[in-house]
Amino acid sequence: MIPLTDSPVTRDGKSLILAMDHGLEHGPSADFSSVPDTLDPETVFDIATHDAVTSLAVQKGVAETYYPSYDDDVSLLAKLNGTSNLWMGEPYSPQNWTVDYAAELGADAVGYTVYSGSNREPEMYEEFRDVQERAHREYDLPVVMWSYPRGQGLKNDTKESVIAYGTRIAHELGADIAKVKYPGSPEEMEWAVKSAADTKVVMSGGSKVSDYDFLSSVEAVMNAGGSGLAVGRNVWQRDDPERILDALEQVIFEGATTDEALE
Ligand code: FBP
Repeated sequence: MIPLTDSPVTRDGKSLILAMDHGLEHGPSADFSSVPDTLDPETVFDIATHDAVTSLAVQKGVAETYYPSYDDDVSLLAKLNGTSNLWMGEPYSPQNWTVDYAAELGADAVGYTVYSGSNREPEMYEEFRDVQERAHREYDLPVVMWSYPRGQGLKNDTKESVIAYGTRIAHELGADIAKVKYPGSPEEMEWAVKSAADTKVVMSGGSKVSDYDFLSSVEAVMNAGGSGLAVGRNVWQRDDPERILDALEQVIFEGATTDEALE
């Protein structure tokens, strides 16, 4: 494990990862058409300069082109694998850039999706193994696992036991941070956090909901011992991303309630 108290991708041991890899994962029509300005990655890099954001997760092409202009103000989380929505096979996410190249571009952490339960789980575990060992041994880079149990045999990927299984897998495979979907209740989240032992657990944002509902789920995660959030649409699809980031800063880093943060 990499100690995360003083890491460039955490603040007081907590994280607010802004994710913008949706052009690859979902396609531009799905997530950017309601907010066409975000098709220009600079729009999201500008949002990521907010103090609340501890790192920005992007794919290689975006990092190569835009990160050099933002490296003083933004911490880079290199999302090393990713798949398109056009792929119709069992869940699998190929590696698109190496740890070495991410380090060369100035990455402060690396991220990797693992679909446990897929028929292609063995391949993904092997690929994750190489990434995790190289990131830790050669570069001291924290590793964030997007831990999404998913595949033919899994009917419900947000069930309590499945989410806790996901955080535990992240821990046992050596991730420093596990990013998981919200299992539905604070008690279930608490179990997922306990199952992760000393791997930190952050909640995945999901599709856009109201300010109140979104902040309440983040508050529940923090109360359950979670370490923050990795979010995309619920920030940059809003008319005023800065406002929601101000509120998130209070809930995640200052222990405010949703009502206090929205005052
Ligand atoms: P959101 O907060 O917008 O859900 O983004 C988080 C994220 O993990 C992105 O990094 C990724 O593109 C997307 O969700 C993948 O979601 P899914 O696999 O459920 O389509």
